Amino acid sequence: MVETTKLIHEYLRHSKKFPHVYCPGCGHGIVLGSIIRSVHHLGLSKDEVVLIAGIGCSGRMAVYVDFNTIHTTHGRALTFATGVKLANPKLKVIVVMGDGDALSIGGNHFIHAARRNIGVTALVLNNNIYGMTGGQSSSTTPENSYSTTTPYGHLERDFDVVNLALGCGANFVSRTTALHAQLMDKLLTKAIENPGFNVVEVLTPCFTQYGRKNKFKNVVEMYSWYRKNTIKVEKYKELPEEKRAGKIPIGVFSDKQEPGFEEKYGQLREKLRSKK
Ligand SMILES: Cc1ncc(C[n+]2csc(CCOP(=O)(O)OP(=O)(O)O)c2C)c(N)n1
Ligand code: SF4
Repeated sequence: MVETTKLIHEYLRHSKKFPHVYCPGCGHGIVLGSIIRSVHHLGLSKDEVVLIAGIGCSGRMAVYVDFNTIHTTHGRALTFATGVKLANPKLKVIVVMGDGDALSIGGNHFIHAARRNIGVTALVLNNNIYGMTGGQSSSTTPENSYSTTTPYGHLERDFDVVNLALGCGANFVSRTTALHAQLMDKLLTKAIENPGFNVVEVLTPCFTQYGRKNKFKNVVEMYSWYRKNTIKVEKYKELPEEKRAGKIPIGVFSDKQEPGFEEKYGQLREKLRSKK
């Protein structure tokens, strides 16, 4: 993979939209680099790629990259992506969403886009919190952790994004962290190419809104936490049940190549046209 710095001038709206809004140490910038490296590695032209994002710190990516972009309503990125993919199935559609965007307000769209197997890459930046709006709890805020809206500890259980996507039948389901950038590049490269609905969950630190409320001293500690608490999914599967607790598996959980909804829709359209 090529050094990201060399690609900035090619892929970012560097003269218009910077400086960026990200806090020091925020993992979102690492994801931005990975998207650019993956597109570059695949040899796609900027015109072939559409990046669609909702609102949130994660949503700012649609402003920074020089692809076809839509910075759309919070929680509705997948609906816009569905329309784009159906209108022009040749486009590579990457949808960037925060956990609030993808799974809280956008949860219904997420499960149905996965069930329908629409051909897009759904990148879920899971920082356990609503970052941009001040650190309210989301549907991935862990039980008993602290947020602006749960100052005495969160009573609800959180979604497991990978299990949710598997349950909805998504083709490709994977997880990495902002620390594991090389794995992220591999997963994204694969997801962009694969047919159907492809999920890449990235666990990414938000020290500003989540870390400091949850006893992390600084953002480096959050990256160390990922190192200590993640394990490759292949190794995780070999562990006895009692040793799995507290360990987060990363890697590929599903790798199917079933045709995307847009492909089946196109075939049906051709069939009906030929009957006329
Ligand atoms: C329909 C709608 N509801 C609520 C908001 C307010 N809002 C903007 S960003 C945001 C939270 C973003 O959190 P997340 O999606 O997790 O992304 P992050 O900022 O953490 O990257 C909310 C609630 C909005 N803009 N539109
Ligand atoms: S508030 Fe959190 S998610 Fe938003 S830029 Fe800062 S660290 Fe990143």
